[in-house]
Amino acid sequence: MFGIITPSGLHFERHHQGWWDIDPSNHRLMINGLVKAAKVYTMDDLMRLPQVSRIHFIECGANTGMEWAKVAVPTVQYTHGMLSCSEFTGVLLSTLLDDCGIDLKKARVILAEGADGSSMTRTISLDRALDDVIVAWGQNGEMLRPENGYPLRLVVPGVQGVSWVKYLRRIEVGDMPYATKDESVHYIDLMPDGQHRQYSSIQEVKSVITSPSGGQVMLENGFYNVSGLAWSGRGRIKRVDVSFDGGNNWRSADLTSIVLPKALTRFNIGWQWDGKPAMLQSRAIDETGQIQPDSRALRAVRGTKSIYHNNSIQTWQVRESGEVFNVQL
Ligand SMILES: Nc1nc2c(c(=O)[nH]1)N[C@H]1C(S)=C(S)[C@@H](COP(=O)(O)O)O[C@H]1N2
Ligand SMILES: [Mo]
Repeated sequence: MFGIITPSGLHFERHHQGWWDIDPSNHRLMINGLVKAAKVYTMDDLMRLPQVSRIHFIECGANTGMEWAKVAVPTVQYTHGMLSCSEFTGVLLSTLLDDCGIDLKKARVILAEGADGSSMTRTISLDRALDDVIVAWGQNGEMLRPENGYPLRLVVPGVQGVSWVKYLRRIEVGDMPYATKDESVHYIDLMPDGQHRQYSSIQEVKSVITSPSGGQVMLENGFYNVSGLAWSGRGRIKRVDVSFDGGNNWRSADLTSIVLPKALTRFNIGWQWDGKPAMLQSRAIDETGQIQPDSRALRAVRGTKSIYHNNSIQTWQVRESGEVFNVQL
């Protein structure tokens, strides 16, 4: 992948119950619960409303999850592949909630529900729902593909993929978190003291060098354009530092793409490889001042038993042979 937009045909897929084949003319979105007037929208109803197109990343909360305890997989496809970035088109959820009239005295959350067999339901705070959440039908200039939720999906910028409910058919406005199976048994973080952390939804600041990366081979010494991606669920990327010696010395990379909030940002930096062993790392910093932690610092807080929300610094080891390996320092 070059730049920051993932071509739709290369978008990652995650299904809890396969992809669903939905006839858009029969599809409906219901909004009910703590609203003045519950409503049912057809696709035609929705596509007449004021619309927005925005570029955002989507990352599964389990991306990089296999790296918690030790190195488990060889390439960036496996370590960071559950990540994509698209231009999404749809209607802001706030427009629909205004249309139904929220009971602002009681309403605190919404519950989003998909039409597939997975009973995928996720609680989202009302503040977030009224901020930048989109009910989307478009992706990269075309209709969503069936694998990505055709004809309708929720886009929840900065939040883990599981909340981006696909095949979206219902939104219920409620007064407290629903604690559904996908937020009380699954998608929780097991902490070192044995307690579970719930509703940790933001995808924190993170980056990875995509070239060169695990499984690739550097052919000879000399100049290389080292390239990677950085992103933060809290806003824009401010800076990306790159180290070639396992974190002893750092140089700032060039942010060579447009820098948008809650979107992938492309970074590049020139490197003269002298043919000796090297340890490549990238460290992103976002506009809120959050710094991507190294794996030791993350484990000190989170332990090693988690699956989700691993945003630690990735290390690629370059050997004299030019082969690149996934290692942990
Ligand atoms: N209805 C429905 N929505 C869903 C899912 C699902 O299985 N069913 N999977 C979720 C998970 S865990 C992720 S990471 C994203 C993946 O979106 P994608 O397949 O478009 O990449 O969709 C989320 N929304
Ligand atoms: Mo996911």
